[in-house]
Amino acid sequence: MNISRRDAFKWGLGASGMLMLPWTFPEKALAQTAPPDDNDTTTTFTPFQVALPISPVLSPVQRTSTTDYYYIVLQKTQMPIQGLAATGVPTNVWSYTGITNRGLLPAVIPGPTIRQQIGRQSVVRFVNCLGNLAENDIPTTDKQKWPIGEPINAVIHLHGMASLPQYDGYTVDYIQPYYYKDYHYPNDRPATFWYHDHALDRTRRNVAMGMAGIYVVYDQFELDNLPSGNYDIPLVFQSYPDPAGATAYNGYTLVNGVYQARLQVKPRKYRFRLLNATATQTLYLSLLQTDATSRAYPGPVITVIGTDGGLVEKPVTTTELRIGMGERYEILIDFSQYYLADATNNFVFLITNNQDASNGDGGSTTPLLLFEITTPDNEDQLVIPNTLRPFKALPTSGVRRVRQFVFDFTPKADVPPVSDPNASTEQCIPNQTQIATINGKRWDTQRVDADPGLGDIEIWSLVNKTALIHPIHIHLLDFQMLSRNGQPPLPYEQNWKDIFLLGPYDEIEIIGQLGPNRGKYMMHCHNLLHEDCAMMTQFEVGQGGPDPCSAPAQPLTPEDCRNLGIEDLCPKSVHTEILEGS
Ligand SMILES: [Cu+2]
Repeated sequence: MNISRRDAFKWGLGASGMLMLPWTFPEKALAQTAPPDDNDTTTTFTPFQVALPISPVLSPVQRTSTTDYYYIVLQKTQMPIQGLAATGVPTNVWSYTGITNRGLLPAVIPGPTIRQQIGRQSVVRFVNCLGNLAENDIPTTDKQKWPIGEPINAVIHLHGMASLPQYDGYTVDYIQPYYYKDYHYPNDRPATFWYHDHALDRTRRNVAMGMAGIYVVYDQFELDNLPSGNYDIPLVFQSYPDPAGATAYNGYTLVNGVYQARLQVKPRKYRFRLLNATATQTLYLSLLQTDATSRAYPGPVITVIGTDGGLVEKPVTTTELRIGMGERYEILIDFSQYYLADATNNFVFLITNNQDASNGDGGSTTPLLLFEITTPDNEDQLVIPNTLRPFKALPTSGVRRVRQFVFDFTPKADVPPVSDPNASTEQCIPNQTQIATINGKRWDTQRVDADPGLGDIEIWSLVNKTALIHPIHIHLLDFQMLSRNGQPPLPYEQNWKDIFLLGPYDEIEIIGQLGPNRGKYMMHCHNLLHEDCAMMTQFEVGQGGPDPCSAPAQPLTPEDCRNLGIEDLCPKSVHTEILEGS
């Protein structure tokens, strides 16, 4: 392949700049275009062979003039995880499975995507059919952590949504097995949200077993001005057990449930909604262009058009995008810029540099996804506006209070006891002699650590006293970052966000206006190992807000099971009642 001098500079290289890929390039695999056989149980693994799955958009079971109603059932199932070393071998997973008026949908991981128009409310009924923890549910390394036979309690948090306290997924507001709960969501601003488990001390396990899904709220501006439909694609990064069940959850970084998948794209603009749903892994994403001769051309920039809080004002370009656990970034890739008319094949890799000291990978590079640019079809007439969504900085002159939250590992003996009897059975980091703390304290349902007034503007100082990364998630509202270690935030962080990535020993200042709801909300580290190890606190906005546990889950009746078409997932006792009642 020839590369012109002008193109070389466009990609940020000298004219002679050409790199060998830092991994073995599977030319044979790239030459294959046939889809994999669904029944293939081969144990050989060929990267970038499996087509990237895109979880289906869930249809509501009912629509009124104001509200859309959805059903999702939590179930144990087995899935042949594609792309792993033992491709096709069934793996035990816990899925969010959609139910429509046509019945139970096939299980998918990540869960089905919910797409809501701004201003329309939604009610999502989550039905817990997970039952009790079984011997073979979880990887060997985790078996000693939770009692086999315990009920698998679920909690649903719609991450980023300003839900009322009783619908926010408070960590002990359980949906017990064979109970259901209706969660009400206002959908009052357009952004990429995600729904995931939030059960006390079991969030890492429950999310890593598969319980995560994308939830999009959109407005007309986005439909009119940004790639939509088939060109608006969620990319969910997850890590879950390998088929052998012998390793921890972080063995593989999957994209939409597949390890090293391939996505065929047109040479046109695409919008990708990136979500880091891994339990403990920070991703450092960049793009690499290659051809079929194993040469690589670094340089395709990532254009960031959105953060946790939705679209940015002006698109920001970066060669590397750091995305912590729980964070969302929306990016735009114009593949027409990277389409090489004279090349046999056109490939762009999405890669991550494993430079996170906390996972000990130190400097290696892993390709996560392959974009294969296919022939042009001249259909992309979209011109991206210069201004996407106006951003207004909150005035520091209006600040009512400055608070500091220190994130640290504290010797167990120094941590005050808590009144929550069941808290923190998870093994702690770095070992069991320490607890992950906020201001020296561990999570306690009975304690409130901040009490801002409704509507108050506050500055929160987030301080990391450890050498590990802590992505700090604040429920209910978005904040804006004022500074990172006394310096301006990274360009792509300068927007509304609900997660702030605290690097080792970082100090971040953020500003937010507490609201729009009254009540108790959580703040915690989104490294789920740390969260489960008590690095969580709660603040209470205003006074007199609803109790987070004031809308408890309801038991499933035999009629519910029948109406939902999930009799096979309901327990025997419910079956008996059905038989006796009919
Ligand atoms: Cu942490």
